[in-house]
Amino acid sequence: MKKFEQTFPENFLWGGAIAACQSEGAFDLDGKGLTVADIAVKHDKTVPRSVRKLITAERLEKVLQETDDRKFPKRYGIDFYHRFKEDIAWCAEMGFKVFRFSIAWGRIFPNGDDAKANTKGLAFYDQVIAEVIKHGMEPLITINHFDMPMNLVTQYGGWKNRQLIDFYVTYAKTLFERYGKKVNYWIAFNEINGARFNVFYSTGIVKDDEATYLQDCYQAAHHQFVASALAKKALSKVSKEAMLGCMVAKFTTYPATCKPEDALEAQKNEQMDNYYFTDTIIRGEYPPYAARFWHENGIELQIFEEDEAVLKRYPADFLAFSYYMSSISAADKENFEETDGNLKNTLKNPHLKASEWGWQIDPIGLRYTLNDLYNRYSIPLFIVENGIGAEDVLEDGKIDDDYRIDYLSAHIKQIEEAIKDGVQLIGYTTWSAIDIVSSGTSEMAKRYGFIYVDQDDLGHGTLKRIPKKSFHWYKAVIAANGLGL
Ligand code: BGP
Repeated sequence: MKKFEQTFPENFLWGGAIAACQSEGAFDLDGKGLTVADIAVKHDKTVPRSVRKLITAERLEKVLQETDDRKFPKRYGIDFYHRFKEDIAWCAEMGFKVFRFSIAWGRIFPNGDDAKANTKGLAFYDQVIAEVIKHGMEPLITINHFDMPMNLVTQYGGWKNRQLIDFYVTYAKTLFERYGKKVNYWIAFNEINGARFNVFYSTGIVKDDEATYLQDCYQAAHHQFVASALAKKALSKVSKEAMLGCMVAKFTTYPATCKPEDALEAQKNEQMDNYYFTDTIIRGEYPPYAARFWHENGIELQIFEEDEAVLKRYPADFLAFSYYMSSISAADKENFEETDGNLKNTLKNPHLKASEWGWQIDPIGLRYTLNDLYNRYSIPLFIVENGIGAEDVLEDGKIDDDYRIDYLSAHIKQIEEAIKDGVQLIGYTTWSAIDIVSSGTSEMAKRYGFIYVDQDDLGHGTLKRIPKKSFHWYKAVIAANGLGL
């Protein structure tokens, strides 16, 4: 019988997160190949999100021809490539126990299908990992965070092509052989349910044929599931301690009303947005509702017997997820207003306030999510992204981001409640440790960090790092191992 936990466990991993493609910059240095992130253009508010995020063959060609670098802010990031020592030192100063970052696939295998790894790319991560460990932090590494090499898109058609499994596994093995004994926590793919919401950046699939698009997306997800399992197999050969996690963008969805039709709609969304991915990777087989979904959408997946065997044999060790907000679902959407949300739009919940970007703030939803996931899978959980994007204003050299402190403390309070509910949680890495370029809008203006970076949307600024009010607050939270309430 599990005993009642009063609060955060002693060894709880507090920290923060970033991603290579939003922070490193140096997009063409030291042999790095072009990736899908490097061609993510600056968000144009006049273009609806559904159009913006959809990469068609025609659009891809146009984007590849554009030459104005100011349109591609992710190419510059916040120059973490040259300033990582300073940035990691700031995180250590806050008392981080864990630092989540990703490795840029294109630095290690510039084209994705190269016969040999790029030693200069490996040399960079040798230093980053050494620096994190030197400061007493656990590295938590995302193997692929929205930045697959462009060559895998143009030459192979992205993850719909089965060959991608081999390329990814070669890449993952290269990392495990070099770092597997030093790094205990790995995430195979950032938000693997991106095959549903963030298709191009997650899977490299271009919509050039309406008839096969959905089929391609789900075939791509299948290949990523198999690749995750094979990565787990490879990691277990290198280290007995190291753990490989599955990660989703968690879309917690309530029914808009107590109408049974709304409840059913919410359940369907939970299934296809989240559990389709986590059930398969953690339970090692597709859930029963998958077959009907495929049938009704004309999807016929190519699944080999060996795939089924490997999925069953090598499930993920922990479940990581990002949580920013909750959503609501209704059978009849016309009666509800829509609002922006992480990766997809949702309906407005009248009981919740929202961020400047319309993301609905729901700390209780995080407790609900933790209970839901832990009771479903009984494996350790890891919150690897949670935070609020805001337009911080620098006044007299200071940023008083009380709204961030409010957001995070409300969520931490609910995490503590979930721990009391019996949830086993490894750690919490906020998004983001430091201001970086936004994933969804490719702008600097949407800031999440504890450390302000002096740079505007056009890449102008000194890049000076300035700790915000929340920096000092989070440092105190970590020192107290919680809010001390
Ligand atoms: C997640 C991504 C991150 C991150 C975050 C915030 O989906 O994993 O890369 O950026 O969302 O999103 P945004 O930057 O669009 O506000």
